[in-house]
Amino acid sequence: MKKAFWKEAVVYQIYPRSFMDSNGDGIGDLQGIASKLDYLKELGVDVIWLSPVFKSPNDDNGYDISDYRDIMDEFGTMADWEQLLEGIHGRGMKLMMDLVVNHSSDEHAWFMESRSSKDSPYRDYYIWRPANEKGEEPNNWVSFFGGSAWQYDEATGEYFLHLFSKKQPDLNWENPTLRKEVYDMMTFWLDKGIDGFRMDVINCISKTPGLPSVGEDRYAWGGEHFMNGPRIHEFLQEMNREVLSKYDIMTVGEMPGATVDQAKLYTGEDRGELNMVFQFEHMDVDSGPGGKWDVRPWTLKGLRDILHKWQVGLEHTGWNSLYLNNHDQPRMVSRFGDAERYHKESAKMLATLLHTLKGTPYIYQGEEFGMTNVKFPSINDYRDIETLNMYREHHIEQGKPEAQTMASIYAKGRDNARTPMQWDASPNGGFTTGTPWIASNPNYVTINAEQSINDPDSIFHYYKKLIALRKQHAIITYGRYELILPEHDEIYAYTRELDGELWLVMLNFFGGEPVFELPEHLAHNARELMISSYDDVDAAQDIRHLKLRPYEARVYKLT
Ligand code: ISL
Ligand code: CA
Repeated sequence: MKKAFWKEAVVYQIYPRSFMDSNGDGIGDLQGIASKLDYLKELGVDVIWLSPVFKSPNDDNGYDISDYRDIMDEFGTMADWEQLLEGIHGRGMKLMMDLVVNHSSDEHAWFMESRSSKDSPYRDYYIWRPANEKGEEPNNWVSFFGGSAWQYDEATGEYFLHLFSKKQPDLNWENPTLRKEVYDMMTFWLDKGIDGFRMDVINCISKTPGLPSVGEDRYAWGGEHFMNGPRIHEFLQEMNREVLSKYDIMTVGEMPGATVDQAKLYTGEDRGELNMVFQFEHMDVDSGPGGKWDVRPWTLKGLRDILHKWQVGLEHTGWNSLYLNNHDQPRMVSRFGDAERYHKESAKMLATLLHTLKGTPYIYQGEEFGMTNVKFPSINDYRDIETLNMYREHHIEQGKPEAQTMASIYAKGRDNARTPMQWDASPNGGFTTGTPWIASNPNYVTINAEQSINDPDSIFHYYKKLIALRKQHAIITYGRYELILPEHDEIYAYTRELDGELWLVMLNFFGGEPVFELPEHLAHNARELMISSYDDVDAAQDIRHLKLRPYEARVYKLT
């Protein structure tokens, strides 16, 4: 397997609005980020991924862009951004920007032109259709955020497609002029010196010609007609040829609905598309047939089967991204750990998983000291468009009980990840001196970066160790993954192997004390403890029948 910096790297995701406010207006900003670069360097991360910082009316917090070549006023200026880039590069880190080109904002100049007249040269930059023969929407697709994916526009009497909010019209990738505009814009940022792109829902840019309805229902999920569509590989290969291949950068495509086989095509090294994808299968282990808000308990078997399938599936072709949370997902320690009883233990165990599987680990801001989900008392405390739409649909329109609706939001809502970064125990966790745009999680008093830095046995210091270990041992990046104890209900265990070196990872996923039985073929004599989540482990302990403590994680080198 070929070596690459993006395989060896650890990425840290920043959601700028919630990271650090430098001027007291309650909104995180670029100068705020710049003031925390030493913290990130101390943690040891290699690449910073910034969620969008471009001009935006913020219908979807920057994922609705009105000018791709300029900075959002609330976040600062282009000069601030340039200074930030310099600060990142000066510390030997890299910067990956968010590329949101499935859609733009409806306030983008292209769309304002496009909607003005059917004859506008920009008309075809977006996807316009007349009403169907019944005078209804052109097809029955629903948007990711609920309701029809079409919006009627008075000016020209036609509908435009929006897979997300109606302020996020989909760009028409069938149009070569639009594609060239996107490539020029990417080149603009690459020439400014950025080191890569995270590409928002990039597997949705090619739609089935004719935009067919799905089934007979008035509204239906049309994913089969816009996820991994007919021209997707052609578009990505063109983008790679025209832009990406000219730079030494990293790329990750966000791809809801992508399978392992599709990921091999997107990330195969000889295919000239992307380096890796964010797959979503494991983000659905706790969803029922009703989708994301239909919350079900997850099992270790369910989670492990998916991660294992991706590990094995991309062993020879492609590359995995490793994540358990981001700005769209609940906090991992609340979802897959036990934030109440075993906060530190479970956060460290999950970190061990992310940093010892094969792939590139992504840390989401605050994960490194165990930030948790939040339970705001009222829907009025929530800000996320997806959450607010769902509350309206489920509770107000369909009459589902409020308690049940709020329970889904507490478990799955995106604002769980978007509360302000908890820097210290001062008001609002030190995020702002003003009033934050969304309330802080009240637990900042005990869960915060400063506390974690001051405690040598903390989650923060454990992340530092995991990251440092990756830098010292190529086996973590390149070693072959093999599952052991495939049926265990509580323990996820596997080996990594590189050039005759063999490592063993054991992860107790719950609060019990299961016994780890070392398989006969691994019963070597000598072993070395490489890292462990509890700080009092006797490195010489016999591990043939090892009773693990709650959420205990250990990594051994077997020789
Ligand atoms: O948030 C989700 C989980 O419910 C997804 O449906 C999410 O909307 C989807 O994964 C796409 O996410 C990306 O594009 C969206 C934006 O709202 C998300 O923040 C972004 O990560 C539209 O740009
Ligand atoms: Ca600010």
